[in-house]
Amino acid sequence: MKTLVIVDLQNDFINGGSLEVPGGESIVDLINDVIKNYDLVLATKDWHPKDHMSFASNHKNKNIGDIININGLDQVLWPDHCIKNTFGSDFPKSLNISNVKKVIYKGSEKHIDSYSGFFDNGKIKSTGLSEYLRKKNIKKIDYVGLATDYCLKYTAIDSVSEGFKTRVLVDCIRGIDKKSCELALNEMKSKGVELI
Ligand code: VGL
Ligand code: ZN
Repeated sequence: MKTLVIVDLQNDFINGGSLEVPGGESIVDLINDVIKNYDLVLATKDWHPKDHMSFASNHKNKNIGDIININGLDQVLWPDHCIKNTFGSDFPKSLNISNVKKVIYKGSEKHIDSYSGFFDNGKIKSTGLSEYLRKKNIKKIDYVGLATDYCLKYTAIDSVSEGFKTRVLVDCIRGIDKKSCELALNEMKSKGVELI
């Protein structure tokens, strides 16, 4: 079964969103097109409570972009984004979601972030994605979405370490920072992600 996972393609990450990824909206039509080639389409959603600790606004005297330590993990502080059940956390209206079979929600616990669609950043809890894919006996997964240098990267790398043959469709991803995108692509490749 040809399987596609769309990572964090949500209003807050595209034009006018609070954590806008440059060119994020430009992949929506491309993804609408590639969806047609897949038998199973899943999506992840960044899904934060208002008081999530990854938001700079929830810390005194901290700014967006600061890095703090929370329970032994480095945490970048972001603008408020993808608050669950708001416009910002919704799929873009132009995304064809009629074939999205399941949505995996992540980052919904206040005290820990989750860049990967598989696990939180401390690898404490599974989101259920691995279990879902294994139950369906899926061995190969393709990935598209946002952001190349954060959630897309961590999701693809965890996908390899969970034992799935993993490919990223590079025309259908966009990232936050040019330099860190280059590093992310190299890291993915060196960890066994196939870039196509
Ligand atoms: C993401 C930063 C914070 C992403 C999510 O989807 O790449 N980046 N939360
Ligand atoms: Zn987030």
